[in-house]
Amino acid sequence: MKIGIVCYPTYGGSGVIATELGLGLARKGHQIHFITYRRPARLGHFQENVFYHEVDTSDYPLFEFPPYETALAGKMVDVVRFENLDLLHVHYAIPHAAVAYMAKKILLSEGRYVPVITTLHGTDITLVGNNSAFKPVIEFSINKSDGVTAVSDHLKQQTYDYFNIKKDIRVIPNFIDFDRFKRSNKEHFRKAIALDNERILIHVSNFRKVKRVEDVISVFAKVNEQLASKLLLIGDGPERWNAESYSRSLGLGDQIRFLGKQDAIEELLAVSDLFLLTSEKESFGLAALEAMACEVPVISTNAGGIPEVNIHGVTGFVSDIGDVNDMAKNAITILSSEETLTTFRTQALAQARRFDINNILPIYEEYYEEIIEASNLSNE
Ligand code: GMT
Repeated sequence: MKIGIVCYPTYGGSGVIATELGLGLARKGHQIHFITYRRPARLGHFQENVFYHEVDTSDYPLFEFPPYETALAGKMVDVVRFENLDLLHVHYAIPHAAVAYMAKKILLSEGRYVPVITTLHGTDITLVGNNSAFKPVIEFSINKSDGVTAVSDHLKQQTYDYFNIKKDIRVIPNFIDFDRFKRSNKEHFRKAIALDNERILIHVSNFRKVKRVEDVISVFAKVNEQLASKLLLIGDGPERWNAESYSRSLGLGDQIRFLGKQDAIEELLAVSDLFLLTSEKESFGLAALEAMACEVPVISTNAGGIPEVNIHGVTGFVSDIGDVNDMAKNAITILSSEETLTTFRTQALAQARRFDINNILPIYEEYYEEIIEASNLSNE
């Protein structure tokens, strides 16, 4: 198949999933055309069957905001026409599904129908929670998509609860590439970070408010009172400064290391003993899955789709949002004995295997075929 993929090319989970999906499909022989305003973070090297079309978002003095949506619609039309795409797969309803609808209508005026699949990653729903002005556009563009997927059962249900959706939403979860995410021997790293008797806890996020990074620090502070330990904080974002100030105010400056954005997250996960995810919203929790693939159990909240990934009492524990005492207690349970930690490590890996990219790619391929076939039939 010839597939156009539209996503935000940032470090966020949706960009990672969209890029890895495209790269995986290209390895299977499909022709993949990424249409984005910047080269996606994980699209570093030349790969057969992969093409990149940059959307020009340059400013024009008359406009206060660059007309991204118009430029994107034009680029989609151009790529579908000249690369003869079978399908457009857009990640996020806002604005990508709305823009795809415009592109579809332009192409239809030339007698060409291109089906559109929209994948919901969660933030569309959060956006509506914050600003109801988005609602009609999101609702319309989801209903006008030929196919719709959501990354968890929880997100699917939430979408039905918030919007008047007439489409069937297919759940296709996030996935993991075990060639990259595995527990490899990085003992030299571990020695550079912690003493032999210390446990290593880790958190990875974009430091948005919804991640509640201060809760990560509160949990760690309680664990650290009872167990010698270090905390690694990976990523960067709007809440980083508050998080740093808070850790200093607790006198934990030496125990907590802020490492900023890192490309090789798997190397840090490979030396870690426990992953902390304290989010108040999380449609899936790709970061937790990446940890589990590296045999790192997870202490998390029960927000959104997290409990579909982190199984309470098996791969780690889930607690109510903000309940740092419970999270600390659960963390200590896992970390206090080598035997318990090993059991949770093994179980975390077993659960992560369910989301192996090799299991999830065929689900996308089948769904693509189903949607293309249905659109061919309805256009006969
Ligand atoms: O979590 C973020 O802030 C990034 C966000 C994004 O849009 O890239 O991640 C969302 O999509 C990921 C991939 O499907 C999910 O694993 C994350 O749980 C989801 N984040 C939220 O729902 C907050």
